[in-house]
Amino acid sequence: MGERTYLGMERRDFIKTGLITTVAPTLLLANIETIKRARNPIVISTWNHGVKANEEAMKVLFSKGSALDAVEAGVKISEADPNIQSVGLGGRPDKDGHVTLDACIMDSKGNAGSVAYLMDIKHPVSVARKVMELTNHVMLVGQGAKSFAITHGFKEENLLTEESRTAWLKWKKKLGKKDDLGPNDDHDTISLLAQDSVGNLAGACTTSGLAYKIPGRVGDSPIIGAGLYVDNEIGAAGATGRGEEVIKTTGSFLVVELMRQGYTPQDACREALGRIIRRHGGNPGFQVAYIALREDGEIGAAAIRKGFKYALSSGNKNKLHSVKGIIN
Ligand code: SD4
Repeated sequence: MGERTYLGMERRDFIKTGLITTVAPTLLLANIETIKRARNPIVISTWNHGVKANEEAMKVLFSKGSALDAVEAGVKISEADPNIQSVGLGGRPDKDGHVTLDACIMDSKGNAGSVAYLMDIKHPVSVARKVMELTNHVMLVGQGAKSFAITHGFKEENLLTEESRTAWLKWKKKLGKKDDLGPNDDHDTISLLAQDSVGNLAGACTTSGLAYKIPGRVGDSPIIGAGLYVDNEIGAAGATGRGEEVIKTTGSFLVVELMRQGYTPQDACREALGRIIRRHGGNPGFQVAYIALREDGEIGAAAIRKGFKYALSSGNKNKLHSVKGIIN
């Protein structure tokens, strides 16, 4: 934050010196803007499969593509992978055996698009982007989202793989009479945040949600401010884990707002989780994790419980990092 203020002052002072009169004003301003924002591309994403997603996102950034193109390309890798059972194709179904997908995307200008409860379309993130770019809405759900997708050329396909179907049938057999919501708490929703070489930020989040959820349930992932938030002046944040808790605390927006107040990305993630932990008497029995990317390239990641991993790419490095849980 200090840096940004400093650079802002520097720019004003520079203009005040009168140097602006010696160079074409628009050219000068454009150069200052570039100097102010030039960054090394960086990508951070949730879970193990984030490594492959980051790789794809970095390809876009290294060829001078935008952060927006990078986040979409990155998470599409996870959406298309049938072995990732919490995202896109092969995602675990709801209680009735339907794979229903939630996703959202945000760009550096604060534009946002989102889809929820979308069925039979493999790349919900791309549908979300179309909502953002082609309509004046933010969110489409269910049949409306599907019709919109088909109108815009997306192919209808069965997303329930044999493996996911077998696991669902096994789960159903074990379901007790009294069990209503029986989501198993495995997670690998992908939230991916990127900064491009001109310093712009973008983010995307995509999931099949909690496994075996009640039909109609939508989590945090497609909710702007919950599963994802991007503010180009401050930073970006994304979530994974028990979506209801993220929604109730407006998690990703909170992380960004804490960064605005001067929290480091790491402390912002921890404090946002602290709000959830305190609401649950200090020991919630579920997982929530946040990742954050500040506009100067500094990152943060934190989780309530052990087991969370994030993938970080910058320069030629693309590595998976383990996070210690706050409470275990
Ligand atoms: C949800 N947050 O639907 C998602 C689930 C998740 O990794 O993150 N899984 O609540």
